[in-house]
Amino acid sequence: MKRRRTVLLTLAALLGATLTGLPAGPAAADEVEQLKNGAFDTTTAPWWTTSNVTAGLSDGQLCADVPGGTANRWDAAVGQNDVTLVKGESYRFAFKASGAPAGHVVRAIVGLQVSPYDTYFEISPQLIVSGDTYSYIFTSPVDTAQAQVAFQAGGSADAWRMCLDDVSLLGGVPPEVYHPDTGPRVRVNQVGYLPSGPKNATLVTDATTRLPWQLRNAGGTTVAHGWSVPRGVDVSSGQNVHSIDFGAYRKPGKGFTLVADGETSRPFDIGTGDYEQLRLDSLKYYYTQRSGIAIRDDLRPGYGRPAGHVDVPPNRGDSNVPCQPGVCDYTLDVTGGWYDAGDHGKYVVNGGIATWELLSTYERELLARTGESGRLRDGTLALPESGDKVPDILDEARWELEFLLRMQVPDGRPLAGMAHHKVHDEQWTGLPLLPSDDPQKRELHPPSTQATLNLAATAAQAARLYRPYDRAFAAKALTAARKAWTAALAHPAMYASASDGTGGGTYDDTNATDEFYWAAAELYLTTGEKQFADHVRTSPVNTADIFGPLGFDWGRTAAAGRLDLATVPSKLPGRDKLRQSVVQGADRYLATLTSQPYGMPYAPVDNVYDWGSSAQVLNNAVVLATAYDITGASKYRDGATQSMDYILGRNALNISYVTGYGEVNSHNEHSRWYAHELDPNLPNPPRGTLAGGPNSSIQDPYAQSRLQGCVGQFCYIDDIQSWSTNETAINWNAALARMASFVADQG
Ligand code: 9MR
Repeated sequence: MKRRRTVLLTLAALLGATLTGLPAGPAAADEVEQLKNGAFDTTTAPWWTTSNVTAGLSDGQLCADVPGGTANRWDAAVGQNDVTLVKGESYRFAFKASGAPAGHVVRAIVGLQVSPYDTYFEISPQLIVSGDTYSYIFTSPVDTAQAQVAFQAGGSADAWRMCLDDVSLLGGVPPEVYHPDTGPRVRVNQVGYLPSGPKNATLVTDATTRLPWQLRNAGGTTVAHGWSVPRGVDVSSGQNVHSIDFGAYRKPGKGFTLVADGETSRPFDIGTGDYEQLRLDSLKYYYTQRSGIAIRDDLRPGYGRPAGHVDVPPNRGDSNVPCQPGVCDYTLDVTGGWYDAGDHGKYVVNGGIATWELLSTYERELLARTGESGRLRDGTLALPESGDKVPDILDEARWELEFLLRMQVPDGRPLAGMAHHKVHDEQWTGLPLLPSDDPQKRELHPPSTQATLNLAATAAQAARLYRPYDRAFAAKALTAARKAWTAALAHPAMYASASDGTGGGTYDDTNATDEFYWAAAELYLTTGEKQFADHVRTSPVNTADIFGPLGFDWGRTAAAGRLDLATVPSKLPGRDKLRQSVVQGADRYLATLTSQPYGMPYAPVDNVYDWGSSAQVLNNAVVLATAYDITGASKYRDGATQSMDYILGRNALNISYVTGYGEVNSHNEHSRWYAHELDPNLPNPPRGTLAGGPNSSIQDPYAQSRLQGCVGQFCYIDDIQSWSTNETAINWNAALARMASFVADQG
């Protein structure tokens, strides 16, 4: 079909100089077509196809016969190379497409034509037989003369035919300004408030003086009312806000709303049931993250899938994995464990902190005054192991522990006792991609001191918690932990390389004193031995102020040791001081929470929200919760509970960051297999999945094209392409599980 080239000026540029008297901004660029022959009137050149695709002209369109039986979208494609993109420039990517038989998906991308095949824009519509027109605007995050436009049509069991026409990539179009739909200006915890707990909300308004509010029940009757408190401009969002405290109302119920300034909040409950459910759902997430085992659809309806990385092609398998070239001359069986996040990598440091946080969720139930280990008993998580008389949370954590043990360098090898830092694909793969369809070679990366100490810490903790259920496993774990400890002492500064990030994340860290402290703490708490107590007491970390604004995570693990030393019974000299230090840390987070109009215990330096900020908010809340367990003082319990409000909707975006919880919630998290947004045949992430959350550094191209200039809480987008703001990860969900469990226990 013939197409005219359009040359337009933007309205703003036409009006700019004349109406406002101000100089017009930069002259509006002509809209310029970047593709050759998108009309297919006389030829298909210069479009290419993969060798398994036959393409030709048909009624002025390009029609391609796509074979069945390929694994990935990119295994059968049509494209055009050598397209130039200009960083910061906006493009309209448009095309007509049809597919027969109906229901097939094409992944249309603009990306890099050479490795690492970065994607700058992608969309995966399901095509119809009569055809449709598709049009999108995106901003290029890069300057390149090596971009490609491609239509990836593989991954189908059956053969099908795709036709394309009027394919266009128009440069110089006005950029699309992203305005998130933030709904009503009254921001509440969209899930629920505890009947006897704090109940706070935030109102976004231009008003600078107090405003009346009403709490309404599901029938619309006002059951409480009061006045808002003006809080000025909130740094974390840039909004003028008020806070509302309706904590005096304590009657349970469903479907409440809060009304103020002419706006009605999204609905919420007052009760404890939602947290009982969230505790279980956030823990059930781990089963569908498992590697090396088929996921049973009867246990997770809609999530059944073949086992990943068990040596069934196209997988190359994890049972016989070599090292990267030059790193070692043996192979290891590193099957099992959890996939880290939305990728298929398995990383010992992130597996370690995630396992610790799950084990600590369980250990808290054994020790805390509001704990009750029966709440996590056998049969609670619908696992293949349910019914084995072992608490399900221990069965789930053991899936990862067994993998961590496999990552240890065997006796008789160089660096025996150390743990390999990670195992992942040789090259990055695209989305969507089921674990069982990953065709990449898997490689072990060099051992690191931090990975070794993660293994020592979690295996030592496991030794005390699994003992009542499986003495042999407990003993095996303790032996491995001791071996790892000795190896780490002998190799105290083997750090993972910051440049080893092809095919997987780096998880690089150049300070292991916190991991030494944590491992010594766990070994001491399990064995009571003096050598470990001595290491704890002489470590500078033992007296350091470790409860900073960012909170703890995979790279900052001192708190894991400190919290356990403060709560797990022991005879450690100076233990009271350690308990006090947790309470002092909690006082600081309480002050932060009180100063934040959105009520979260998180105020990062310069308002720079970090990668995974949702989990950082939750981990700071864990310190508050632990201070409550230590002191019994209700202000810490209330602070910990209130922190959940931010996660579940009381925030600038009016979104719950937990899939399936709250009227509007994150559900398009970046994942290769919960990739419903890209392939309608795949599921969204399961209920109870936490999104990474606002990240000021917006490292991914999609976020860069939509969120440029974002302030704090606004640096988030619920799109599968935004891996820096919207990924799911095992360490983050562990923080959610731990806090959901704490809040459920306060019912
Ligand atoms: O959560 C990690 C974050 O703290 C790091 O800054 C970032 C870069 O190394 O990596 C994040 O972790 C990702 C990992 O590297 C690969 N799997 C997905 C993880 C979550 O995004």
